[in-house]
Amino acid sequence: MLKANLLNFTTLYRFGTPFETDAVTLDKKSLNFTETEQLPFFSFEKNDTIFTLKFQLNEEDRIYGLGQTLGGLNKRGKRYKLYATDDPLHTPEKESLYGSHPFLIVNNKFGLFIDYPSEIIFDIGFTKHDIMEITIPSNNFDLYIFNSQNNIEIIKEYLKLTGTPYIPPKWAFGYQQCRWSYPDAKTIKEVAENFRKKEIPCDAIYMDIDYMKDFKVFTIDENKFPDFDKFVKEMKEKGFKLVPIVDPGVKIEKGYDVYEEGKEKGYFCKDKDGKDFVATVWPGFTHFPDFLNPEVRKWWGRKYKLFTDLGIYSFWNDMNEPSIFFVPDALKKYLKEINEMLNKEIGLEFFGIKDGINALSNKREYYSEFYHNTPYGKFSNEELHNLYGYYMAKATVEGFNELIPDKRYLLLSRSSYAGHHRIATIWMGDNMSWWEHMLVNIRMLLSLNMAGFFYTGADIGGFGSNASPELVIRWMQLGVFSPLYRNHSALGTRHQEPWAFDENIENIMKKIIEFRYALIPYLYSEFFNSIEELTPFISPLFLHYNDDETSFEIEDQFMVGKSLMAAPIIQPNAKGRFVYLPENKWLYWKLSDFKERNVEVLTPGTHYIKAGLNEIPVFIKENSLIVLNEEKLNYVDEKATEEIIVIGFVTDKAEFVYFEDDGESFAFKEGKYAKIKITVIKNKNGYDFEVEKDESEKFETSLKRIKFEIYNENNEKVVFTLSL
Ligand code: MIG
Repeated sequence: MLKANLLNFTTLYRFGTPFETDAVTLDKKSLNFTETEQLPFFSFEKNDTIFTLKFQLNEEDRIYGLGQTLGGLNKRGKRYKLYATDDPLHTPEKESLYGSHPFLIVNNKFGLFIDYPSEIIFDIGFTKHDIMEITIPSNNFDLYIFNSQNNIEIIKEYLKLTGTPYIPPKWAFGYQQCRWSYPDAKTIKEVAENFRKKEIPCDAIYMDIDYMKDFKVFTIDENKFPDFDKFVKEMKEKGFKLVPIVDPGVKIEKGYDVYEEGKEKGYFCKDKDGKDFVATVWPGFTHFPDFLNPEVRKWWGRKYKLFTDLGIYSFWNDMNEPSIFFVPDALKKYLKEINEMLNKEIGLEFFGIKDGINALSNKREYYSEFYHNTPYGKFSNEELHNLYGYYMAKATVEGFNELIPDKRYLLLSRSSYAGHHRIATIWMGDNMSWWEHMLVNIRMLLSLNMAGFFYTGADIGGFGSNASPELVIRWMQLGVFSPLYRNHSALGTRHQEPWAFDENIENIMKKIIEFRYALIPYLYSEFFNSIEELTPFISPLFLHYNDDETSFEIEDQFMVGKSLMAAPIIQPNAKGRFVYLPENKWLYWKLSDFKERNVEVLTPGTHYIKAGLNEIPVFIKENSLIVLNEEKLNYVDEKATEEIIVIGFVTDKAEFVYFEDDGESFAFKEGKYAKIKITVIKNKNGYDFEVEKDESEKFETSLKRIKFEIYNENNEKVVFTLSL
């Protein structure tokens, strides 16, 4: 094997000839490789087809990372199979979800990233309590070891390797409403009107698969959406962004342009005989575009013109594992087998028959039956399986670079690979309206942030099964602290819009969403600050309190930026919860209406705090500031922010950097932003307030006033107003 040092403390170990996945952006051509026989931390074994790494776990070793996976925040005690899979039932025993992010941290020891685009199995103390065993079915991969004891430094180095996280437009921090499906323009308009009439803030409404004509990608069903252009315009005037879904499967239909072009140019994945591979998904029989081929990406990317010409810059890519309902030949074969059983007496065979039909979906064999034509040669999908979602997003983004080069876009994908966080993001897939999935949401949010997906989120209220009003409320409260704040539910399930229950519930929901909008200046500023520092925006406590043993065990509280801690209620019928407050004092804000400051100083340790259904527990860290916008907004860009309220808990000194830009372009990269440093210092009689603008900036802030509301350790408030 070969070895090369890079960045500050990273070593790349190269085995064989790895496929160039695109995960690492750092130039690897200029690396100085030397031969080596050894790996630090690990012992390893290999034969011609399998490579196994072993790490001896001490009782106190904690493992974090692995991005989109189930299991605890600490990944010990479970087996994970990183192989992109469309699994709509996220039960605890499941080993695979939609993406692969093979990056992890062994606390206080080192970090690891395996750049290999097909299945990797991480058995982290599952089979053997004290062994982490990693199995790669290949001898061609890159292994990066981050030799540092500092978790944050490891994450930074991983992000230097794989790229700075993607930045969505500012409106994407607003509330987003989704449903599979709002079937037509009329329904979407009604939903939009409801939001405005009820004055519940909302920025986006999603369009799920039913907007297409017979599920044909890049078409619009004119019966359901007559005069689509006008509809988009009307929605835009009301401040709504539309987010159409885009699935990869192209319907096989004579005369359908996407199909005809793809077929003629040879843009679809091929079977072993060189014919276009046929799979069945929503549109029926389809072909899969070969996104691993740069020419195909160019073609696909330009198709978005249909939408970008109308001013739609927000999309979600689904089914890109790729998900396969069944392959026609496999179904035929199965039906034939069943048919042959007609004259037999069936006993226990029944169970085989029963499971047989289900087993036809996403069957592992299918992925060995179609091929990609990459710049590095021909590969089966099985060999590169985890890259399809990433390359579909890359096709989309390459299209945007041509069509809308100066617009920031919202792009969610279901499947992803390491490095995907650089160009777009993901949502967490098909969760359920289960209380258990709120905890899953939090853990995944934290693990994904550690893997560079700073802007992400789960389906608020749960996607599958019916939600109770209490669950939706509690989840909406959790969602306030989730960068992607999207309520989504599946076909046939109970509706989850703010007004779907009764008036009382609606009023509570409205207040929750209003709080989210008030918090946007804080979220947006801290998001940019996190990007600049390359440290997770939403983070587990242990990243901040590394000397505090207890903080490592806390999986249901988390930091949002640097000043705020969330401790959502995620249990049914709870009237409160225990909260662990590490190290310093905290200002506890019992929030039901953000305009009321119902605050109290709490000492470090464990507290039981009460939280009625309409109350959100919010914690401001000692010597920290948050900023709010109190002005009522129907959507994020409705009005420029002229006044912010700085709420702080200051016993010594606190600082906050307020960030502002146009929120929709990349001009911030050329210095077109305003950064305002706000400092509050305690003195003998009260506080000193300082506001510092960076004059070199090429952007004029819209801020006119900053109001301060600062609390000391005795819960006494000092107010002050500063004009800019
Ligand atoms: O087979 O487009 O995860 O968000 O609503 C289901 C319909 C396909 C799965 C996605 C979900 C979406 C749904 N899709």
